[in-house]
Amino acid sequence: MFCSLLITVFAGMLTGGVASTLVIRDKKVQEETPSDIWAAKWRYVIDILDINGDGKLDKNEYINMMAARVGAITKSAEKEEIMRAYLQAVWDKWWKEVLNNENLVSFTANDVIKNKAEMISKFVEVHHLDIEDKWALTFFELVDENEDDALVAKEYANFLKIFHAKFSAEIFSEMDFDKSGDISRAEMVINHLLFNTGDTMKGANFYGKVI
Ligand SMILES: [Ca+2]
Ligand SMILES: [Ca+2]
Ligand SMILES: [Ca+2]
Repeated sequence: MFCSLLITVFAGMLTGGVASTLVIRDKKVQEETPSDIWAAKWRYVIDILDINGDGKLDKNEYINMMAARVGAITKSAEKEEIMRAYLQAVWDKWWKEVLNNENLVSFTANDVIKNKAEMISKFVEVHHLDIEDKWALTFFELVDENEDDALVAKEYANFLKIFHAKFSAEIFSEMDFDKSGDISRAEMVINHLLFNTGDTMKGANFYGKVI
C-alpha cells in the first residue's frame, strides 16, 4: 500500500515534470511563431524609417531621408547620390510591384505583413536574388570606409546609424557567423536574406534590435 502510494507520488512527480516541460516548450514555440517574428521585424524596420511617425513610410522618408543619412554618416555627397538613385530604383522595381500599386506614395507595416506569402516567394525568386544581394552589398560598400571588404564594429555601427539603430556587441556577434571579428560580404548578404525570408531570430537584428 505504502509502496504503491510512493509509486503514485513518484509517477505524479514525473508526469508533472513532463507536463511543465511541455508547457515551456509550447510557450517557446508560440513565441517563435513564424508570422509573429516576421511581422515584428517588418513593424520594427518600417517604424524606424517612418520619421514623422504617421505610421506610413512615404517615398520621401524611404528615398531622400535615408539617402541624406548616408550622406551625413559617410560625409560623401557622391555616396548620398548613389544611395538616392538606388533607393528610387528599389521603390519603383520592388515596392510598386510587390504592393501592386503603380502610383505608390507610401505604405504601412500592415501592407507588408498582409502580403507576407507573396513577398517571401518573390524574395527567393532567382531574378530577385540579384536585387537582394545588391541591397546588402550597396550598404556594405557605402559603410566599408577603408574599403578592405570587411566591416569592423565601427563600420557596422555606421550601417545601423542609417537606420537610427544602436550598435551593440551582441548584435555584431549575431551577424558575425564565423566570429572572425568582422562582417564579410557573404555574412552581410546571408543576414539580409534571413531577415527578409526567415521565420526565426536568425538575422532578425540586421537593422538593429527588433525584440
Ligand atoms: Ca511617415
Ligand atoms: Ca572595412
Ligand atoms: Ca565574420
